[in-house]
Amino acid sequence: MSFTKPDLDVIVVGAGFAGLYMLHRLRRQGLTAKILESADGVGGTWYWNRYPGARCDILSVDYSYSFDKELQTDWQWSERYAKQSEILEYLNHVADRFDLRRDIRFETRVAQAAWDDAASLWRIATEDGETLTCRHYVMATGCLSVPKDNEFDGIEAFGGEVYSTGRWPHHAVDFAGKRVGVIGTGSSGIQAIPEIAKQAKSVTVFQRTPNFSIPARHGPVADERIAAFRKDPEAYRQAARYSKLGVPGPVAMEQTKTVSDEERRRRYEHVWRTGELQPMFAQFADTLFDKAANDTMVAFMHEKIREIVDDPETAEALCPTDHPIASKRPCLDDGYYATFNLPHVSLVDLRRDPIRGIAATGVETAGGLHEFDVIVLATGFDAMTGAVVRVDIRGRDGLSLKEKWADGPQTYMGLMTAGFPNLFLITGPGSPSVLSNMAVSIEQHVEMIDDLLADMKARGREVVEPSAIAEEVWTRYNDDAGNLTLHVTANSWYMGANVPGKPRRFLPFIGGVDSYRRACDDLKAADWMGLHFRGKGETRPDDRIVRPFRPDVTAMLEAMAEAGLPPLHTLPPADLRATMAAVGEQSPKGPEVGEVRDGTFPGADGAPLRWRLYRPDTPGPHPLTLYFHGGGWVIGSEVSDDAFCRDLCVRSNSLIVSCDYRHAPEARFPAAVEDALAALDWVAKEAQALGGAPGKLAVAGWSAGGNLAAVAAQHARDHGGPALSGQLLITPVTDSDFSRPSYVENAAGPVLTRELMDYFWDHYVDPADRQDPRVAPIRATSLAGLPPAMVVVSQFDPLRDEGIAYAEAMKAAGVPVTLLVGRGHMHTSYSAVDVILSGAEMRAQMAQALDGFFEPRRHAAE
Ligand code: N01
Repeated sequence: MSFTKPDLDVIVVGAGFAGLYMLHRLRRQGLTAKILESADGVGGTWYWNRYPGARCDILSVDYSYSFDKELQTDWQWSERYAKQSEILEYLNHVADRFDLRRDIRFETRVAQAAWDDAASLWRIATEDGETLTCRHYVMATGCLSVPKDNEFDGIEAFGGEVYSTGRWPHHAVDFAGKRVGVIGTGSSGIQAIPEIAKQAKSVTVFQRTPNFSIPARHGPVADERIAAFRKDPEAYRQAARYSKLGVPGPVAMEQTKTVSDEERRRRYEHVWRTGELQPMFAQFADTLFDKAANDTMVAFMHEKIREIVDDPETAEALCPTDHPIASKRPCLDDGYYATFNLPHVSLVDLRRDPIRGIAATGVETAGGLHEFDVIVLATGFDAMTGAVVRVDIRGRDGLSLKEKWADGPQTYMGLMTAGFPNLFLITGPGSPSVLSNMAVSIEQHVEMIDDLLADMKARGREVVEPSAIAEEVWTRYNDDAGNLTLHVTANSWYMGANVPGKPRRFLPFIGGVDSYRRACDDLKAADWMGLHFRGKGETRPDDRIVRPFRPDVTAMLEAMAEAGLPPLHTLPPADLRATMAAVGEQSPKGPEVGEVRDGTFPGADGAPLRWRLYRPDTPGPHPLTLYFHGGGWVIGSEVSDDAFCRDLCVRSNSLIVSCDYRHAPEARFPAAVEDALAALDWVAKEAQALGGAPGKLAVAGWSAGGNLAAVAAQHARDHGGPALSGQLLITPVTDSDFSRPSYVENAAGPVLTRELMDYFWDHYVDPADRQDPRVAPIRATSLAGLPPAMVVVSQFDPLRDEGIAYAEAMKAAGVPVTLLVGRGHMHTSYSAVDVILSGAEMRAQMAQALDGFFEPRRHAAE
């Protein structure tokens, strides 16, 4: 291995927003760099997409560079949403202002890029036969830059003009007096159609999938936004950098179902009137996650479309019904729907009347020939990966990037990919990119690459590459984030579904610009976690993982960090209870159940204790589960796991009776156990009166409640009943041994820490009593004869291994046990209903386990 001096330190491909800023930064730190650009001018997307109506759909004030104070105050946008020509003018201005052109080679297309491991450099071959070498190679090729290949037979035989929105000619296209067919109704089609209709003799729109669009309300720059920007540009930009979409604005906390119909309507009207996409996502927290919530916005949009479009049949055809709103990119328009009221504009619904091919005189559909002088293809792009794999990129040992990505792209943070040292992707798949304000995301990636290269230079590091494991975990994290949303249900270009044969994988990172940026900040602060380095005299392997948790677990942890709660183990019990009750108040309430009833039962000391019953909205009697809440024997009550109990009730179609017990330190061991046994005794006697089906009684509990449920099951076995159908133990405490690996690995949490467990144990029980099986049920003389069990544990929980140990010990004793290990989950994941959405799949399995306890024969048959 050597470090041969290359022609250039860095070659950048593409002179759009990303490439221009990258070049500027690299030159500023003294690296030699050049941009290779296939066009004859700068601008990238804004160079190619010159079709009528082309504009940005992020407010101009937000869709611009922030790196230079003077640039951002000198440049004045003329409209809320800048036209393509003005954005191109801006990018030309930037190129001139920072004297970038002298390092850009225009009309130069890269054909191949090959990593030479022996020399530690890239060999870049251009289509005109030249080869250049560089240490680092940056693809700044854009996410939407390669138009899809033509999919229509016979197009070459068409006698008229054919234009593609993504490769619009530089001369003005004259539509006057012409019959025009437009294929495609994505953002490009929706922007172009009203403009073309202003000139053409007739316009026929071929629509395969209707899209959601709101009026852009073009006009002068939005006053309040520009005022906020002018007042404090840096604060404004910083808010954008740590926002969800890269645009400053509020974050939705409420769920759609929690407000009245009128209020919901008022908010949707507000979205419609603002003419911005960002507020669409800022009304309710569940719009992108919950189909029923999303449907309310869909219904509103349908109403609007029906109100605008005169012909009912056309209006219906324009109403999207096959995908949730925002699961495909929503559009901004300038009179799109009203265009269909013009006498010379018509719609062909390709779902009913598909295209057969293109003939010499027009477009042939099943219904006949539509004759045209001009055909406009607005059929979209091979998004996110198209431009990258179009270049034959070969990494170490000749590995082809196209082959590596055959089943979908794998990247580390959308920035690098293993096996391809010193290759960088700006806004690559796995980063927020197209789900954000691109200007913000581009700047962040450029700055990250620039910082990394500066750091490498300073430390004599020549080669960098992500570790395979870091990449694998990030790719899964990206998949996990996508899978939480409704996006994965749509056939969109986000999923690669628009290109025949392209593998389906949710391409961009949907966890938010803020969350992504924090991950990058953490990675950098930890000396470039997950990156292997090689340099003169140094090799640094690094397999650390930047985001090991599920994305929604990460989001919850970030929200908690923002709330600034003190370490829980430092709070006296009264304060801890008050804090957790306040957190509970803020949490989503869980699903509706048929009935909620409260009452009391006699505790072990004779004093009444409270219970809450959850009844499904189905005819009874129902099987009944006695539930014990979590809280380390110190906090919580019969209602503290309310949302979780509701969820379990609905999913399992069974009665859940949550019974309270006395808490430490006021009532130390064995008070909680004795109350749990009193609850079991009472529930068994009252089961039928409560609506329980005879002979169908189970116990369940979470955490300390899981401990009590396990103890109750042992007690029932040893003391003549009641007969239990099963036990559901959720992240239970089963032992007082703190030496298992999970206690060590997860000593610092998340949330449940070793210190907090010590706090709970010390309040609950004397060290001398901790071997008692009523404290540590795993220490019972025998576990044989216990009812069937499901034990649920979390990967990142100090209690993980004792849960697994209890499951295995029961199994060894002949008890039927199902063990569920929640990947990427923490101790509090499953009770966080409607917050940690990925916990739902675990809760579904818990409910199924309950059903299996009560209906073993049916489950055996399945
Ligand atoms: O492409 P698209 P686009 N037969 O893929 C249809 C950004 N952008 O260029 O949905 C018939 O969205 C296809 O139908 P279907 C923005 O992020 C931004 O419009 O696949 N029809 C669809 O209707 C946007 O999302 C702005 O069933 C076919 C259309 O063609 C992204 O670029 C402006 C077909 C393609 O829509 C892409 O937008 C423009 C076929 N064989 C673009 N193949 C701004 O405002 C495809 N279609 C900043």
